[in-house]
Amino acid sequence: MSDNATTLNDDLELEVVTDIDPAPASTDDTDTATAESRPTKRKPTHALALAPVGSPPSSVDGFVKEFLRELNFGQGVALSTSTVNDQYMALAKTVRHYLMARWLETLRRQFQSQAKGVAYLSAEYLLGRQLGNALLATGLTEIVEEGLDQCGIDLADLRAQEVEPGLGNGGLGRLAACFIDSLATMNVPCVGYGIRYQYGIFRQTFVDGRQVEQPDSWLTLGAPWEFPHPEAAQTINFGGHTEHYTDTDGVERSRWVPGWKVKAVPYNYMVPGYQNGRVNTLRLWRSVATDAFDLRIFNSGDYEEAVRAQTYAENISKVLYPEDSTPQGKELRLQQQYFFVAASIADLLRYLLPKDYDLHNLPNRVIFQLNDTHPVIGVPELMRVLVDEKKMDWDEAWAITQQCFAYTCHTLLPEALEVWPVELLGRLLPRHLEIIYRINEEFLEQVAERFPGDHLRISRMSIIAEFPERAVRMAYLATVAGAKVNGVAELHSQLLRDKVLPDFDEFYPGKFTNVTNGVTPRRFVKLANPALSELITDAIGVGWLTDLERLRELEPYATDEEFRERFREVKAHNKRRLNRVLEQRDGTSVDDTHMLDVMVKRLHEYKRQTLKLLHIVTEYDRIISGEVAAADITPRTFIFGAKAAPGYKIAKDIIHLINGVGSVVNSDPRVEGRLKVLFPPNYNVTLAEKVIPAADLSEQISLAGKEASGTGNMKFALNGALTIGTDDGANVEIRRLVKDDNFFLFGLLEPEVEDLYARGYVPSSYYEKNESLKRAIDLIAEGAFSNGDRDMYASVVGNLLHEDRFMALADYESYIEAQDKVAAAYADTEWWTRAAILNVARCGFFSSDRSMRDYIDRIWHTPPAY
Ligand code: 26W
Repeated sequence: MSDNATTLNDDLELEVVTDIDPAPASTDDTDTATAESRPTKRKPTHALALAPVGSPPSSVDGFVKEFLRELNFGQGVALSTSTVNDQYMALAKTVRHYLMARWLETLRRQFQSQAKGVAYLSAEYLLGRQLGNALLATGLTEIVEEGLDQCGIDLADLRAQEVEPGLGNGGLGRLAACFIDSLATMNVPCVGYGIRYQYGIFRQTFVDGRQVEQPDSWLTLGAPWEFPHPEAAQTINFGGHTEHYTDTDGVERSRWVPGWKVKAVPYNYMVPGYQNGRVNTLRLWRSVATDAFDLRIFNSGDYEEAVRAQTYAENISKVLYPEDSTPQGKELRLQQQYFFVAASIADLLRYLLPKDYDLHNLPNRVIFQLNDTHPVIGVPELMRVLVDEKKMDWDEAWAITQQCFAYTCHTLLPEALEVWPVELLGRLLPRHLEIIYRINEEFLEQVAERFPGDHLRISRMSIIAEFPERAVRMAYLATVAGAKVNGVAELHSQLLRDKVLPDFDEFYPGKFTNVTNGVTPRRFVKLANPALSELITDAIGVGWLTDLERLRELEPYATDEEFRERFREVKAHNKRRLNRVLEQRDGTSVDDTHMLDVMVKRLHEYKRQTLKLLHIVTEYDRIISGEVAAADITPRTFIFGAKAAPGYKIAKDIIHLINGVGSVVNSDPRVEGRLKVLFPPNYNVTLAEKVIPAADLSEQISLAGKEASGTGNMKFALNGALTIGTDDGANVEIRRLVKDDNFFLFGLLEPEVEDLYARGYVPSSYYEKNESLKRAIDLIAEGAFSNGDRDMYASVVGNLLHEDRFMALADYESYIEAQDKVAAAYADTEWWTRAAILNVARCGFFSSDRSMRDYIDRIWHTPPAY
């Protein structure tokens, strides 16, 4: 216990804190500082501009004092009676206090400098747990560990208490979280805007092997990382009609007379840079009923109706849509999109700009980055604000708008491209529909001017689709409005230009560009894999965490026997750590002598979890048919992690099948424990941080041309797993960097896929031709994994044999060959370790810091600033 603590009675520690420790000098990497090497008392080396309230403590005692104060005064409990949740809350609040001065300072300087910044508009942020990241950013981990230890508390227990904010579906949401981390670390002004869903992505459970969704109540135990600002609420309008009038200057104008409104209340979250004293902001909006709305109904005496109105308003930010890639075209979804985008634009104009700001300069002050088409309704919204509210001339407003937006596309699947029926848009946002019509009209006039008489082209390029119903093509609107349009990996950007938007590429030379995705090494290497991080720092020193290309310096160590031994020990350590996690959460186990073969990502047909299953069933069949002795098989544990959209029937059937195969393979004595299939439910960022560092083999097996980029692929490679993958998304770039020898390539190439589709793809012909494929499918069909029930998995079998949209059967043979090579390669331990080290050394390119640099140079033009 801190010796300054005044003990009032046996267990209540109470004290009044009058002095707070000054900030340590920590602008450089301190990622190697261990508890032993870190001085417990530091002299202040520089003073903060602000009052030192909340500066990081330079001593364990200082921390303990603040922590106990939060526990006593904030939670209202004594240490001895406190629950783990009390302790977690107190710790989170203590840590956030240390970031507060920096946050205020960042905001002050940002406003003062008026430097150009990024407004990242994203309907999803898949943040992962906050505590570990905040500790890392402040450099407080060791101090906190020691201080808590003095209080008899294990930091790991408090970290485990945090429920991660799962405010996203998958890659796109996690990418947004990585990007804002990088921008803060690189000192680039950025506000992330999004929705504070009350329920994030559902919690997945399995009942008899089938997915059952539970609500994700991430807020119930308290939300220590958020700062609500009801005073900064915005009113958001919907419905009603438009009016057209001539103003006193004789100018024809329009106004929107809305039918109903809701209030958008901002909740701020800190986005700390890595030990650089900067804290950017993530601002998420929550919908609540407006007072006016309530009152009107209230006064009419209809209490129940007033309460219903409240519910209606709160519904908008109630729940994240769990569909990944198939938009449902639901009215509430459009409401969500407009709700957060309109609130964000209004917020920006109201709070980030000085009072009399000349909006003609807006492009010098902000760039709105559209994370896929979800926020594209912001385009007509900015036009409405500029033209209807600020009385700007249309052409001027359009010129500004076209410089203020840029659009990132994250898909190639035609069904994932959002389209809003004109009927729905017109009913919900009548003025916006008019604006979209005018944008389209003027755009098509330009097209007609350049391509006179080319009516086909004009109808192809129209922002308004006519069939099967009149609808707004949001990707087209984004492309016309955006200063730049980018794909998320080289191949994807190429296909985007050539296949999805070729007319637009021709029409707007220079508008299309590529920015290959990246991942933050702070979370996905340092936090997730401390053992590897220490090994790296031992070899190449500090600094790599903010300059990931420096991992190249590891290359010579690939041939260093001692280093390889230590590298293997790190992997085994991470497997044992994963084992503990899985034992605790699911009662399952992994053996650190097994190869860990991992496929974690959303369940989607194009990602081909079925192909992975066919491989497992083939291995199983080789044993039970006596083709090989179990003892001769490379021991492997297969790990799946995947959520299926609740309405995606075949995806849910595939989950059921994975669990069916798992329970049979795991319990068949003939397998002698050499194969094991694990499917821990509820794969999320928290589990990813434990699974990825333990993996030996990364499965990136989408059909070529379907996965825009992938980001899991990058996380695995950076953590020393080898990839088995198709020539798709960012796999292409990973393979180029790590070199062919260190990557297991298989499958059709994208042009071959196109060709096969064109020739007519007949999946059953592969089944007929390939004996082991036939046996694998027959095993499933005959009920080997369903107690003889031939109906249970008939949908999956039928789909593979008669449809197989994503050509799993066509790639089967090549996949099995590659897997056999993997098995042989893994047997050569020294070779495998060397290749794994080279994967780490050569993948520094995939830091999201590099992605951010690319966006800054090619799209945003927002240099580091205050
Ligand atoms: C329901 C509408 C909808 C449509 C698309 C919801 C979500 C989406 C996203 C685009 C799905 C998504 O997460 N895409 C992934 O984005 C990652 C980040 O760029 C890429 O790495 C993945 O390849 C891509 O599938």
